[in-house]
Amino acid sequence: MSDALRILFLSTTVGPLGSGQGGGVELTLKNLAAELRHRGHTVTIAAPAGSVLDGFDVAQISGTWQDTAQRQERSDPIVMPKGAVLAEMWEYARQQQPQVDVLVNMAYDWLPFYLTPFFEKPIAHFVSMGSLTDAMDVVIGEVAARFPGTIAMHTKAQADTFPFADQCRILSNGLDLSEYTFQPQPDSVLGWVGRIAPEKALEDAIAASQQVGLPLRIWGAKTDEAYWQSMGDRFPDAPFEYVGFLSTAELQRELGKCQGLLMTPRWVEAFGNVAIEALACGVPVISYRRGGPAEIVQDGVTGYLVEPDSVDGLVKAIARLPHINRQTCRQQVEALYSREAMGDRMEQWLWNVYQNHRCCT
Ligand code: HBI
Repeated sequence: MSDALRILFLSTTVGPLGSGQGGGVELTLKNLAAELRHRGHTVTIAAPAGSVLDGFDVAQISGTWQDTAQRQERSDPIVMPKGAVLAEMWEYARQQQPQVDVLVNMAYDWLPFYLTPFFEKPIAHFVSMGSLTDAMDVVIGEVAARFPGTIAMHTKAQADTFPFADQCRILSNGLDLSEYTFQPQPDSVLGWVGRIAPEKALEDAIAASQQVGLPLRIWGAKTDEAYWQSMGDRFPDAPFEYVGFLSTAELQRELGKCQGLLMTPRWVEAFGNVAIEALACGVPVISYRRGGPAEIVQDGVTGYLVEPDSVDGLVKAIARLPHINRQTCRQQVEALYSREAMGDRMEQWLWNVYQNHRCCT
């Protein structure tokens, strides 16, 4: 048996790679694909048409994007839009099987899980969000039971939102730290990074920055224009500024100037890539004690964990930012969240999925 795997990544279906629509999955997929190829594995990627990923010629799959799962209600039925890119993507995957050892599903959608038993090659499912709908819980749970070890998540907090938490492999996440520059001296600004959408509760960060009198700089994709407009209506005098959706190189340069990053998730953030991006630049993170960031931030050491939904808690933590050593923030990421550390976890998982499939199904 060769000591390298032929790996096919199937990307998120809510938009092309590089558009920001895919949120954290875009950054995760980019880092995993680069690191696994660096280790000698053959890596191919399929993603919605219009996708761009430096260093990879992505198989462009045409079709209608999926509606984002966060907008669905728990009891919503599965929706397959006419001409779904999801269906096209998995027909492509089916055809690629002779040239592949293991498929990696990065999409939070019903079809890849349902199709798993129909594929001869193993599918490793990297689940990117917590529990959102009953239909997804059921189909992921069925794969977790029938194909043990093939469901991975970022954090325990994310896995704990599912009934089959103990069957999930926890991989955390990782970054290419050479892309992030440590900045010892911040400006008098706060930062907020993420898809600008209700589940990210930007309003709390704006309210806190207004109370402390520090400007709030905002980066990320505006995936909900009405929600963004409501920020201006609710906080006409607050010192906040939308800077835009930047590349990693530009974002880390700007983010590194912040006194602190505010994370205000209303939902269970599966991981919170922006937390480790900020720490990598030496920026302490203040986050609600909820979801992935609560497993990343070392309270009082690399930032502060705050009572969920408490703007007052954010304000108190901001006042204590000068007590955090910015070098310690960088050191934590180097120890736990480097591309190599994540590559080890990911490579081990894929070998396990591959070997278990060959012997036991
Ligand atoms: N919604 N239906 C669907 N499918 C996805 O793959 C998906 C999503 N919403 C958000 C999303 N992926 C990613 O942006 C997050 O998982 C990071």
